[in-house]
Amino acid sequence: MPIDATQPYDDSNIFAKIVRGELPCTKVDETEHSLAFHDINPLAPIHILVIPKGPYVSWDDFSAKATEAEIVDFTRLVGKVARDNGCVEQGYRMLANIGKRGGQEVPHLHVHIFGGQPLGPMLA
Ligand code: IU
Repeated sequence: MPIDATQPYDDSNIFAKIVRGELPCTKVDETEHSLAFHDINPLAPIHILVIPKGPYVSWDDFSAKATEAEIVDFTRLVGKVARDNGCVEQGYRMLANIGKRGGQEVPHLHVHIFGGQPLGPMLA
């Protein structure tokens, strides 16, 4: 069920628990401000989620409230994960579902990285 991304951050969400180490994930990479892990239900041979560790629901939230250090860290980690996982040479897709009509289900900002196969015009 898509969430309302204008709601205040709820720190009981599943990705907040992963950041706090209360739930496991299959970690791909980690920096001071960001975490990358394999999606539990992969939709492509490579399907990695990159999240800021801070309490941001949406891109709107993150771009307005995050520190420059957090934004730089997150942006660089997205690129590094794509490079390190062989996505760059063959092409890949970055996707962030935001809010109700964007299909966002977990109320903590995350960027999907899809790769490892031809992706076509859209990945459903
Ligand atoms: P969405 O952009 O909010 O729709 O994507 C949420 C993603 O989080 C989705 O691809 C799930 O498979 C994924 N996920 C996960 O990796 N681990 C979890 O424990 C849960 C969801 I819940």
